[in-house]
Amino acid sequence: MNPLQIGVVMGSSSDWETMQHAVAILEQFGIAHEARVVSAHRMPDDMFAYAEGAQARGLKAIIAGAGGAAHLPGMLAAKTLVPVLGVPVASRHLQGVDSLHSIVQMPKGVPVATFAIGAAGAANAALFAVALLAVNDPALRARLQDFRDQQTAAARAMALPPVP
Ligand code: RP5
Repeated sequence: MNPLQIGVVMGSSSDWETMQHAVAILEQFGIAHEARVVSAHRMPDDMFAYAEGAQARGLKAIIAGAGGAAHLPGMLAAKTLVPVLGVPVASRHLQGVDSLHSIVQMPKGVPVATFAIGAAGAANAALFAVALLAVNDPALRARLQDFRDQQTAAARAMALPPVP
């Protein structure tokens, strides 16, 4: 098994429906990863331990998803130099706009790369992680190019229905 490269964490098991889309991409590209619940407000000591141990455990990036007052990505970023990719999870009452604003509005000095709300953001965070790893991995870069080429071919093959 390849050494661990990407960590996927989320504030609750209720985030899995969204965050599984990140894991699916990592599995598709054969990236060694882990996925676990690390809640910022329910298990803050675990969150700090995860961030503090990330570099030594070989993580090249952490994909962190959370909803509502989504402080998990920012707090992880505060405790590690490993790049943190934030995924806003759609919340029950504000549809994830609260999550997006919580994650994207980091004050200057501690960045979190922030993606779209929901499944697209989770998948894109994983694709971004693949692109980061591909900088030093020509074989992975070739697989990423192939993924893009397949999307291009699918888009070119799109047909529109006739006007009713
Ligand atoms: C956040 O609170 C989690 O990231 C989740 O999106 C949200 C709701 O959590 P649950 O009440 O569903 O466990 O910490």
